[in-house]
Amino acid sequence: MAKPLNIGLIGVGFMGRTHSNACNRLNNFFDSPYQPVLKVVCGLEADNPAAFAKQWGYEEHETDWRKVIERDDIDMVDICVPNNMHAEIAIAAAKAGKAILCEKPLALDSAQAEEMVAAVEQAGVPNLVSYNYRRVPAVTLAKQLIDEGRLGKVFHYRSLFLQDWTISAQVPQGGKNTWRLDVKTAGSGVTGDLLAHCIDTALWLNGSITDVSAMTETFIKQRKHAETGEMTDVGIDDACAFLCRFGNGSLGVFESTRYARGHKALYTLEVNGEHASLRWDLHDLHRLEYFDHRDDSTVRGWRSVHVTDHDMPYMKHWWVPGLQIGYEHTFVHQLADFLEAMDRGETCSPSFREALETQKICDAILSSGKSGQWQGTS
Ligand code: SOE
Repeated sequence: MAKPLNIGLIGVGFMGRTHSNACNRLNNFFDSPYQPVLKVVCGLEADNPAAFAKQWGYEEHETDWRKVIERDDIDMVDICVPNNMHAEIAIAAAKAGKAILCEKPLALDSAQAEEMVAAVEQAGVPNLVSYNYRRVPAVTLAKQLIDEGRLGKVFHYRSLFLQDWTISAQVPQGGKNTWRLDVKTAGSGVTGDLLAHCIDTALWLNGSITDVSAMTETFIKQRKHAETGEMTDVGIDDACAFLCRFGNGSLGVFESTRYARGHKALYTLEVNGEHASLRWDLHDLHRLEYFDHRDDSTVRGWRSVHVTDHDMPYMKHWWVPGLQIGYEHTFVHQLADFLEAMDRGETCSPSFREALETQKICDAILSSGKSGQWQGTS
């Protein structure tokens, strides 16, 4: 019998929806030790948390996040607000002894992330950062193949995350829908928003990153601020490309932009090893491309593995072999893993401490982008 786990969700935007959907779906498909109970959702009055509560099934709604954290009946705080609010909420939630699920990136910068790590570790509360793409079954399968040693020594890691939604100079910065363009709210541009995903996956698949050399650009220097209506300097990186060295000796090439016309969310990765290579593309997320040089030469070639069989990661929980799942399911997987680890008293990955590593690499990238110099990540 699953134990009830009372959830307090803070944030009623896109991520609040993905996390609420995961809570609602979890025990339809997974035999979780916990049953999430949607107790209370918190959002600004202007964002209508009452309507959100009704739509997703929360018992109550609230406009002050502190009141959610003060409640004795809340077991887990789910942070889905803009980046500049993560630290204050997470630190308060840790002090109140709540389990915490926090959206990515963990913080505005690594100094703030350090404080968050100290808070959760001191309080000893379960914590997880929502780098959901690790839990696409094809990406988890890539991790299995690499860990089995199928690729052999890794030489190259390559990753892109391309979008095109900020090309127009009319797109404002700040406010409800465009806070990702306001450096005070977001911390950075594509580095923290998109490359952080690529970095999290890369660290997981290929180990530590020791040095980076980056190139960043802000193509549109001033934008109207959605809250003040004034033209204001843009402080975020619109595009960033970086080279890196991994601790295992392999070389990395990463690129991200919101100015790649035609690309909405093209997240790709490729790993080249001594024996085999693999590649994955978010737009075809249920497939893992795999090439193994040890195959007989008459049939050697890139295979497109349709990751839907029941012996593939997470897939036995869903439909029958051959039938695909998608983006929303990664949040169900993340919640299932988090609650299972919580039940066993284990840390779930990526914890706040692991996400701090990603944050340090983002800081090193931004600093290298400014100085034009190679930069160590520790
Ligand atoms: C930005 O457009 C964004 O929504 C990111 O914030 C998410 O993390 C990414 O998964 C999709 O793109």
